[in-house]
Amino acid sequence: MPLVLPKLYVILDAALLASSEIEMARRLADAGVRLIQYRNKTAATRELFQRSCELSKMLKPHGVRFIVNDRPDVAYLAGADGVHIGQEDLDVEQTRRVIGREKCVGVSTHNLGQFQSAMTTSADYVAVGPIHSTSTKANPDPVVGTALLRQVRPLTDKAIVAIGGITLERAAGVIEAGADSVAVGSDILRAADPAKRARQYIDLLEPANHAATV
Ligand code: TZP
Ligand code: MG
Repeated sequence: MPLVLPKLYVILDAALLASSEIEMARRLADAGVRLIQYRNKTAATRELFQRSCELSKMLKPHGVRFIVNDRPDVAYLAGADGVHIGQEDLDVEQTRRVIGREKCVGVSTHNLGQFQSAMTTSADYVAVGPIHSTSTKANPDPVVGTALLRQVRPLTDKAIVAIGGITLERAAGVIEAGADSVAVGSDILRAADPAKRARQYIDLLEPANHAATV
């Protein structure tokens, strides 16, 4: 059965934060965000593990699915719900051997060939991007636009996550092109009011969900 993801997936990238990860994660959870990935490219392993543990523990009672970037070992030990890997990390099946079958594994792809390979794996979702230009990722792959989403949507039932340079203004078009979910970093974390910005995405993309909660 394909994984059903919330329409908004927040990339909690430590490099985009002025204050602590845990505070930001709490504010986002309170705003209704239900899927968060922790991305920290500079922390030492032990620090990454400790912060991941804190986030996992805090987010669980809020019903937020918590994913750790890059590191299945850290994700598993921290009790996260899954891991997100890229083309230079352990591959999907190696990742599975570490994290097990019960947890969620997502993999980033940047072109049709990579997407087709990911389809043949046990990945629960496949991310596609960068959809638009982004300065969050160092040395990003070339922008793929919504064209790649339209091309890959008919190829699989797996959940597709669009990533890179997504803004509130572009989000509906990205979903319309075939993504199940938009992964957003800077447009939310760098907003004057990140919780409000996140809520705007949810209202826009999950109006039924909003109606049920007001
Ligand atoms: N890959 C491309 S962009 C990105 C990753 C992991 C992080 C989020 O990017 P943005 O552009 O800040 O939403
Ligand atoms: Mg990675």
